[in-house]
Amino acid sequence: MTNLLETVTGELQAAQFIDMHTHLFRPSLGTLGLWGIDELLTYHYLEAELFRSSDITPEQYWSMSKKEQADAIWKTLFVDHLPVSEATRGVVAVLQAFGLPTQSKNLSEVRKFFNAQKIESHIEKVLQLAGISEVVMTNDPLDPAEAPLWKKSAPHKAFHAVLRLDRILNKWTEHWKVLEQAGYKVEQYLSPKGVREVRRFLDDWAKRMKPVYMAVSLPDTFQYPEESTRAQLLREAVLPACRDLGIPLSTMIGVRYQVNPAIKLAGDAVGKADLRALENLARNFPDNRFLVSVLSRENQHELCVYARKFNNLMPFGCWWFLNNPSIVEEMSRERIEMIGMSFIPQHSDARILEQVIYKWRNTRRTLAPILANSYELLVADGGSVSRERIREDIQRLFRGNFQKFCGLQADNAPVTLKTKA
Ligand code: FIX
Ligand code: ZN
Repeated sequence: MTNLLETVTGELQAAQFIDMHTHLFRPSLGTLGLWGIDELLTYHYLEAELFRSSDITPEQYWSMSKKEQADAIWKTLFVDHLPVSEATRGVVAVLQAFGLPTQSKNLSEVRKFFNAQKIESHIEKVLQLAGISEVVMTNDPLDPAEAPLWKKSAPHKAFHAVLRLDRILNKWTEHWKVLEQAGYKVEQYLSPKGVREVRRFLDDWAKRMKPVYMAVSLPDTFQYPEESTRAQLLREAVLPACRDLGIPLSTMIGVRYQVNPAIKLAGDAVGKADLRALENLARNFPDNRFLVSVLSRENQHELCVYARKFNNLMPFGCWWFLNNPSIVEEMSRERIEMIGMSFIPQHSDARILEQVIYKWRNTRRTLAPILANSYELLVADGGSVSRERIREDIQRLFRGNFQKFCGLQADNAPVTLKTKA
């Protein structure tokens, strides 16, 4: 095969990916789903960058309306300065994808476009432009804005649910009362009966949501085992529930929560975690499967080594502060070298619908030379590669590994030759 890069680029472009971790919501979950230019601009990644490049204080910013906040971010990061950061460039890419002006002083024409969109058809257009067939949501049964909506929320073929457990596992003392008010006999101090009631809560929500996995983000200080409600709930309720439901637990490890609370969602940071906690989980619960993403760059190599030791670990994504081409390159190359194609390269973590367009464009752009180079090395060492084998690998990386690990029906989604975004 002559031009491997061209072939790989073409196959990446043609494949339909599954976006296995987002903060997007299906239309029947109402206004939880964020989309449009004002949401794109007030994304917490851009808020963090605003406070570095303007004299606006967080207090002043939070006292503004959403539109005023978006205008301030547009002016500071896109007009007064060139939008070269990953997150700002992303907004430009979205505007370009819809043929909208990318350098106008004000947003009136852009707002007019988004205000004219109908959500159902807009979702379809956005997923098509992003080259993804399905997204996996993040659903919190203790979120007072979300939980009631699940009573009558119609399913959507492109949106899968996930049972997110941060409040239960990381903030039990603050949230156990919500379970009690919902009729579960729990107390702050967990008795065996209390643990059974938490299990009943998880089973009830699993029936309602039909989650493809359960998930929790964990601090950089996460330890397992440890004397804590979190460890007890993991061992006695969450992992048994996942096992019985036949779904994985996703552990996203390494957050230093709210190091700067003044900037809200943008106030979280990263810390190097002690991954022996993961080693203990993988070894002590061999019948459980763990989707794993670690936030610290310094933890990536260890994760690859642990994945070589435990096949119930599935490394996924270049999460959050790692989702930058220079680091995605490094992580993806290392993963291919150490565990072949047995990982999930990326997820978008999109919080606003249209973000999937640039996050998946960037992933295809960054991964094409990495994959092509792997095949070039194989050919140089005497092996052979075909378009079909490359297509198989891409299907595996961006669909099959996730579907198989979650016990979902594996499908070879139709390869669609589509026009460039
Ligand atoms: O815990 C998570 O799922 C994180 O992805 C988010 O909390 C984070 O705020 C984010 O948006 C990262 O991209
Ligand atoms: Zn996330």
